[in-house]
Amino acid sequence: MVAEDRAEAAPVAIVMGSQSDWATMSHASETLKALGVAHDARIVSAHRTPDRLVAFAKGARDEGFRVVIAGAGGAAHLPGMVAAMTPLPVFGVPVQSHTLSGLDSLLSIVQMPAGVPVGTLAIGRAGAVNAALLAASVLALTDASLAERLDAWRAAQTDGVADRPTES
Ligand code: RP5
Repeated sequence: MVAEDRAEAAPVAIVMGSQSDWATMSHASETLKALGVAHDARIVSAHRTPDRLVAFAKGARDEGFRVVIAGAGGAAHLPGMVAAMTPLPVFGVPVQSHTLSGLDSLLSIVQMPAGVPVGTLAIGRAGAVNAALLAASVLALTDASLAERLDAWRAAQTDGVADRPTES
């Protein structure tokens, strides 16, 4: 792939194990949209579509991605398996499961063996939003315009916090 193609490719991949994960992972997408970061969201299941997983993970760098956000629930092997097959930074989002409230997802993602890192976020929406912010921070290291947008996003967040609580 030529350099020009890489420059035009979306830098962030959001992958998730199931359509049912989108309710959580859409928060990562919305956060990236707010920051003007192009991204591509795909369903890639470690268990139901293992060949798709291998193809995605092995080809992610050559597709032009620079960061991967991977969300899954339950036996959440997707982030770790992606990390095993790509040199790109991988941020894992534990999706809140029905049976164990996402503790299963969290422990599946966070306990990686030394040598294969997954940056593991909080369970659910907070994790999805923060994975997007971390992805943006990584990209902002070499993108001054994005760094300014990220600063503005954080300043707006700070400005949005009232001094005192109000009755709801
Ligand atoms: C995991 O199984 C997915 O990441 C999802 O969180 C969970 C349940 O998937 P569905 O049965 O809702 O498709 O692989």
